[in-house]
Amino acid sequence: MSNIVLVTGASSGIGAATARRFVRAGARVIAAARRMDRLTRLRDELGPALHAVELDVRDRDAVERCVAALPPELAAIDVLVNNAGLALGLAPAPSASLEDWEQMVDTNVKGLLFVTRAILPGMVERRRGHVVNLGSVAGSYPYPGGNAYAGTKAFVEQFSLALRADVHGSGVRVTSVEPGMVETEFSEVRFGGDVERAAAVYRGFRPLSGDDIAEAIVWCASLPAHVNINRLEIMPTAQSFAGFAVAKG
Ligand code: NDP
Ligand code: 8X3
Repeated sequence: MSNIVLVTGASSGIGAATARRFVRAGARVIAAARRMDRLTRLRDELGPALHAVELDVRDRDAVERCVAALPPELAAIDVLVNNAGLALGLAPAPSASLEDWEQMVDTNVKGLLFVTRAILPGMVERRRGHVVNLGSVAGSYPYPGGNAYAGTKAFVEQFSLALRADVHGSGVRVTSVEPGMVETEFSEVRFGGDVERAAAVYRGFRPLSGDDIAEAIVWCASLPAHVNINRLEIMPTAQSFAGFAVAKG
């Protein structure tokens, strides 16, 4: 694969695994995240095919500057993986933190929009490209405490489909990848660094790994150019559905 790939949120979890898979498949990968120390380690692991850039996707100017400053040989991005994102807290809506809600919207929704808008026109101009957005089963199936996080992921799914409509005929592909439970730093972040609470989420069953999702992302991007996976929902075999709740009495 001779593609140029930009992965946001490449410093851990699904993003880091995706960067690894693309580099091993022969792509050159621009790995973006806030934690440069992590990206430097990834670069040491993967070598010069990985180009690390410090980026907070919430900062619109920084996103534009970052894309404008890419070395010319990396400027024509073929695959954008909009992976940067997070859940904060699991409190019910009446008591959830508004600051947490704002950070989730700023990152999962606005950050994804800023990066997409910076990259997409070039793809359309070149009549070649693929935008892969990380949604979640939380965007389709509600659960208590999912509130704003679930809302951001529903946005990602619908925005992905709408993007397809907008780039119709351009040859640009759009895919929404929607995982269930993946063991990454996701729960540690959600629970404010409470490692024990995070570990308990994945105890007693086999969750997905970041690499399981990375494999699916690379598969979507490796299909022939005339094939577009619109939405890809992936769960651990041990995770399914629990039905509706009824408040009686
Ligand atoms: P991790 O916490 O392991 O990784 C999240 C990544 O997002 C990190 O690299 C982090 O980097 C980056 N990130 C967060 N905020 C920003 C920001 N403002 N700017 C740039 N990068 C940012 O979790 P996952 O790998 O699990 O999550 C990746 C994506 O997958 C997310 O969008 C998540 O919602 C989604 N997802 C995860 C599931 C799961 O069960 N784990 C299931 C379904 C979807 P840094 O902190 O260095 O900036
Ligand atoms: C992450 C999966 O079920 O914790 O999007 O919301 S879940």
